[in-house]
Amino acid sequence: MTNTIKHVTSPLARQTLLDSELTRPVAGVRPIRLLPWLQVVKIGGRAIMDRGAEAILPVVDELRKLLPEHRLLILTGAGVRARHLYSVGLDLGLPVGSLAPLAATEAGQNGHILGALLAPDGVSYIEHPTVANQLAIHLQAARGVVSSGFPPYHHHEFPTSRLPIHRADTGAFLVADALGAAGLTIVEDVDGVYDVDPSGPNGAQAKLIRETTSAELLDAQGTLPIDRALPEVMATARHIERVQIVNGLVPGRITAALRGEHVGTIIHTGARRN
Ligand code: GWN
Ligand code: ATP
Repeated sequence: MTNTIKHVTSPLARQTLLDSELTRPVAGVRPIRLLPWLQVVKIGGRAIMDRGAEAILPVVDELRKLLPEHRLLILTGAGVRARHLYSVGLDLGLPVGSLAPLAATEAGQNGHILGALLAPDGVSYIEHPTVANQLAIHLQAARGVVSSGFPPYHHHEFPTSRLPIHRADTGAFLVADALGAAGLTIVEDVDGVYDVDPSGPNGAQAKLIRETTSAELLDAQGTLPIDRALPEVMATARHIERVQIVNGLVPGRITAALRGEHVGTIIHTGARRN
């Protein structure tokens, strides 16, 4: 019998994909940067959006002024409405995979609010599938776009916690690293990462940590102003070498961070320059 099967020559064709020793020569190379000029800015849901006009309008003004200088993917977090959803959902015994998309909708709502306020500058809210497939063309038409920072994991969640562990900080990092963006700035209501929560009971003694690493944060006890899963995904980053956490309640901090100034906490990731 003639074998009519066409052979597809591939270095992975006859190997198990489970053996990293065998796959490394092919799969171990660093991916290309899809959008190396892109700056990703994550706006806190609770930290900024929940405060209303007083906090949002100055941030919008600052983002508007940054548009001629940078091309922006602005991603929003969820705030108080997600926390309410979590408490109702947990009371009802809903699994984490049901809670995550409910909370994610608030991140989207906050993005829609920012998109509306930035509309006169050509900025629109774009949907997750558009971020995935048509971000480049949207950024040819406009200097910036807004979307939800939550990763669209929906019911695929990690069963390690009753609350979603991959929230908007983690989602923003994952997409920034996947796109090979120039940088990620996370906008909070505190100057950066402190040794203890500056708004907590021992807040008066809190000291700002100006520079740290994802490895140090992974080991840190106590609370952080970012998703606990963020240092974890930063450890295996491919492109983004550092993330800066800045205070969005202080005008000028986002601008300075995007200009490369050290104005908050810089967290070094596991990614290394070639
Ligand atoms: O709805 O505000 O995108 O960009 O995780 O999924 O729960 O969805 O389940 O394109 O796909 O609520 O409808 O909602 O925030 O996430 O979006 O308006 O399938 O543009 O339809 O990955 O926006 O929404 O909540 O981001 O974070 O229709 Mo919303 Mo979110 Mo819109 Mo999106 Mo989810 Mo879509 Mo999606 Mo769902
Ligand atoms: P989301 O977008 O998910 O709503 P967010 O970016 O708005 O999140 P929060 O989750 O509110 O941010 O986190 C910011 C808060 O974290 C700060 O207001 C601060 O009180 C608190 N915090 C806790 N631990 C620390 C710490 N070690 N250093 C700095 N802030 C901390």
